[in-house]
Amino acid sequence: MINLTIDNKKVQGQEGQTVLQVAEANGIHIPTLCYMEGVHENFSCRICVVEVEGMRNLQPSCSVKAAEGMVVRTNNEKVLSARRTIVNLMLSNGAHNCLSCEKNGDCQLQDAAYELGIEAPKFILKSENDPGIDDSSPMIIRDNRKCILCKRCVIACNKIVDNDVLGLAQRGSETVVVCDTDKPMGESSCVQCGECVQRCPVGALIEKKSVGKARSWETTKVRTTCPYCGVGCQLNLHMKGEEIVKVTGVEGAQPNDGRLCVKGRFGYDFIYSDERLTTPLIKQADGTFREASWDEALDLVANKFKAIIAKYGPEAVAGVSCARSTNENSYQMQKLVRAVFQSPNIDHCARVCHAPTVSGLMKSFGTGGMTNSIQEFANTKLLFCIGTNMTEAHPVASTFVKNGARNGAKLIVCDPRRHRLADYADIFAQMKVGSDVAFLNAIMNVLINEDLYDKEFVRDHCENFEELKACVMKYPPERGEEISGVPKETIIEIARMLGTVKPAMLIYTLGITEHTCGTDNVISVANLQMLLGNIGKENTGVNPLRGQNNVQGACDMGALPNVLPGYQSFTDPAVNAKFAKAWGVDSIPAKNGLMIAQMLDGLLDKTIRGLFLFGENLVQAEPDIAHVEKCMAAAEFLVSTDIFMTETTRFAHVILPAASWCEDEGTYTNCERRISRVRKIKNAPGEAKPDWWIFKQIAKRFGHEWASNSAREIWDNELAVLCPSFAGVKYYRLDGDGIQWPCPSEDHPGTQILHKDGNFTRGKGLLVPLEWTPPAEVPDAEYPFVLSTGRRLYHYHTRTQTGRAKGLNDLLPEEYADISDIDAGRMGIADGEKIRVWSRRGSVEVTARVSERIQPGLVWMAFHYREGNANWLTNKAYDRVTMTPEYKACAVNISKL
Ligand SMILES: Nc1nc2c(c(=O)[nH]1)N[C@H]1C(S)=C(S)[C@@H](COP(=O)(O)OP(=O)(O)OC[C@H]3O[C@@H](n4cnc5c(=O)[nH]c(N)nc54)[C@H](O)[C@@H]3O)O[C@H]1N2
Ligand SMILES: Nc1nc2c(c(=O)[nH]1)N[C@H]1C(S)=C(S)[C@@H](COP(=O)(O)OP(=O)(O)OC[C@H]3O[C@@H](n4cnc5c(=O)[nH]c(N)nc54)[C@H](O)[C@@H]3O)O[C@H]1N2
Ligand code: SF4
Ligand code: SF4
Ligand code: SF4
Ligand SMILES: [Mo]
Repeated sequence: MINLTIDNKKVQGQEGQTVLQVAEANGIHIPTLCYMEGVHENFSCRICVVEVEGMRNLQPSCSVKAAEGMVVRTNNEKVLSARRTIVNLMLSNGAHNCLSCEKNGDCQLQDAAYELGIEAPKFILKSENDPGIDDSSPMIIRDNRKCILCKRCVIACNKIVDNDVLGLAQRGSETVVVCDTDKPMGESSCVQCGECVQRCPVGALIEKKSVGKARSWETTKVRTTCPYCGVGCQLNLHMKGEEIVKVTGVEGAQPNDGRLCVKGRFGYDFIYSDERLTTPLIKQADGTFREASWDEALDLVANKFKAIIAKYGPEAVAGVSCARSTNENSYQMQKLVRAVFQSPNIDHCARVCHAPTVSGLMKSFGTGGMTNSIQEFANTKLLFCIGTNMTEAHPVASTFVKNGARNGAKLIVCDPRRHRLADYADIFAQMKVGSDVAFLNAIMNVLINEDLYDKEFVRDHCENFEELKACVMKYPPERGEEISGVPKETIIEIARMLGTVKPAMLIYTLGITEHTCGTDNVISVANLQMLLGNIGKENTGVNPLRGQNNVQGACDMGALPNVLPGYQSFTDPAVNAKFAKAWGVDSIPAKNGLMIAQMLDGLLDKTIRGLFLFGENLVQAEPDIAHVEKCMAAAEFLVSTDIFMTETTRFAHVILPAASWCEDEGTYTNCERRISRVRKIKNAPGEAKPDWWIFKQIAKRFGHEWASNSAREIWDNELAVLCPSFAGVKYYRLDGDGIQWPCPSEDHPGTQILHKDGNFTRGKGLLVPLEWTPPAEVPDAEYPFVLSTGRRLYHYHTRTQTGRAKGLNDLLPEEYADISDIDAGRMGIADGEKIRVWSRRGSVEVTARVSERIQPGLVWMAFHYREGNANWLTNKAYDRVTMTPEYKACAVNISKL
């Protein structure tokens, strides 16, 4: 502690703090335009100047360190006059007209001018060359005439989100902020994350969509959780009545500390779309839909399901839950299927995604969740990222990985594509699709042979080491190279880095799970981290980034065919009785239910006669669209609740209109097991209703009276009571950063790190020997290319939401096929030309994107649009344990059109 005097007040500060920090901490206001906590480099605005006794010139308080006995004056005439001069200069150097400025009322320059009593700028230094307005970007307007060169945006882009787009350049006689090498923003490498906009203290960077709408005094802020990916970013919705006029990230909040990606910041307008479903719809004999009342539609659904169950038994019906929607809704859905229909057949899209994570990590560790947390990415010493398209699929998580790398952590990236994160890597291993087990075995081979593994951890906390060792001994680096295509020198280099740099975090996503060997792949990465002792400690762990906003939650809620809420077992008589009692029935079906692919096939062979789809667009998202459509068309009775008409609802007999994100209260659970609130800011359109209400009304028609009448009651009175891991989670505790489960009691803070100190949920960690197996379909003479599929930054899945958000379609207007420059050269295909891609299942015409980032022999596509959707081609081959489709590998051919 040091003692100093600021404005005649005796204050204390800490060694190393600046005068600005000490003043702030003691409630003494010093204006600043450039300062940003945590990333501040150097003063540029200079309005934070103060007088320090004994120093001749005024000092920038953001840079001068507080010292024992220092006497500081922050607001005497000398200081104020200097500030006036600076602010005057800033105002008169730019084109400032607060009356018509978007930032009016929320501008720190305006605040400073007001504070200093500046009514009109004194000097008029009209700039020779007007830097003008750049509105080339779909999302952001740059008005350089209002730029005060505080550099906040430059630091935000380079040091917070690490996107490296903005910089300072001399243009003419003046310094300006430029994108890349002075390109218009819309043509630059900018990814439209908007971090620079959020950090700009004035009106030089603003959200295009907010123009004319978002002046601060007309809006109120509501905190909620992003409706897109599993990072679970915290948002402030700036509301004007029922309209969201702007979105900003919640600074200081977990997990995103104010950062957002383009979808979270700009992808909100789908909720206002004219195409929202507003009334129940019933299919008529001619195949068209007619509007119906809730009573009519719900009676029809209940009567149909009753009839099917009466005639064919409860197992002839099935339900698919929704990972886009809240925990409370998924809980109600599985309760409807299990308690009311008495069917075991409940599943959801974790099946096609991270089901191998849940089963693999359950086997290795005893808990299927991400072991550590996103905040640790920036602090660890080594990041091992395998099979993850993080900059596009979990963009905000990737910013913390990039921060880590910039802070000196080693970064190893393993992927068939040299994607953007690979540009930040110390080692990039461009592996072949489907080679992970062999590649990881080869790394472990080196670790064991060179004695680089954590012997103590393995001895004390793991079992089965000898069996693992015997297996990986069959995978020397040479064999690893042969199968994975990664040079053996690189495999050895990776192993040595892993063996010597601690702590290390392993991060993976679908490049690992969506394979016939998906569960093996997951167990394999768990083997590696156990061997390295990287479990149960800070900045370590096996970290699967879960996909959907609430897919972690939908699993936690028991919307899976093999577990009840909280991963409790229906075969345990006490557990079964507990749930049966709570749900007012004699018992819960005590057998595993069908998985999505089995349900679809069941529609064809008539073992499934009634299917209840809650918010899933299976037709576009499941492998082999032609097959899925055949199954759907064969359905005897199909119900779909959605917020829009989709390619899937076409096949439904009854469509029920649901309330969407922002139209009901509830919770989502992000990939790090954090339960956060989502809040209602508007009413659902027309007759649309919350999904929990819909399920409750159907249950009622079966004679079940469910007590809970809101998401909060469902959580507090049912989930917290029935599930030990959520026992301490109550709504009143969720207002801030939420709680990470397990949280066994109301005085428990939640759990950032699982398996603390090597105490695995299952006791000891299980090392499992695994042999490599190739994908189900490999290239041959007829289909010589590997097709792997995934996502693009600007769209989310089947685009029901991002396709209706202004600007996002401009950023990605169609589907592409990425091919290597070498293949393209050989086949005479130019970037942007149309090609045909076909497999044994189907054929599409798409635009080719030629790239040196793709390895020869690989075609990489997404599934956002109906036309050119990769799922016309993908193979319905499944992970041997979880039936997760092998979306990441099948064989195709291509030709120039
Ligand atoms: N913009 C956007 N973001 C999203 C989504 C979206 O639709 N759009 N969806 C969300 C959902 S539900 C999910 S599950 C996540 C998915 O997140 P990711 O899994 O990160 O996304 P994918 O694009 O499927 O990328 C998989 C990565 O694995 C690589 N890969 C392919 N085959 C192999 C292999 O055999 N081995 C290895 N090691 N790597 C391989 C691919 O090249 C790619 O980089 O994204 C979430 N975020
Ligand atoms: N080729 C290929 N295919 C893939 C993948 C891949 O990597 N490659 N990945 C797979 C993965 S990981 C996933 S998760 C799936 C995703 O597949 P889906 O989950 O089927 O895709 P979404 O487009 O997210 O569909 C969600 C549906 O829910 C609706 N919805 C949104 N909010 C609500 C709500 O509050 N209530 C209701 N009732 N409905 C709502 C949306 O309008 C939409 O129709 O795709 C899979 N398909
Ligand atoms: S940037 Fe600030 S000072 Fe300039 S016109 Fe806008 S509100 Fe006024
Ligand atoms: S929007 Fe994001 S990527 Fe683009 S310039 Fe701003 S901070 Fe950089
Ligand atoms: S990273 Fe994911 S959660 Fe965060 S803003 Fe983007 S889509 Fe939303
Ligand atoms: Mo997913």
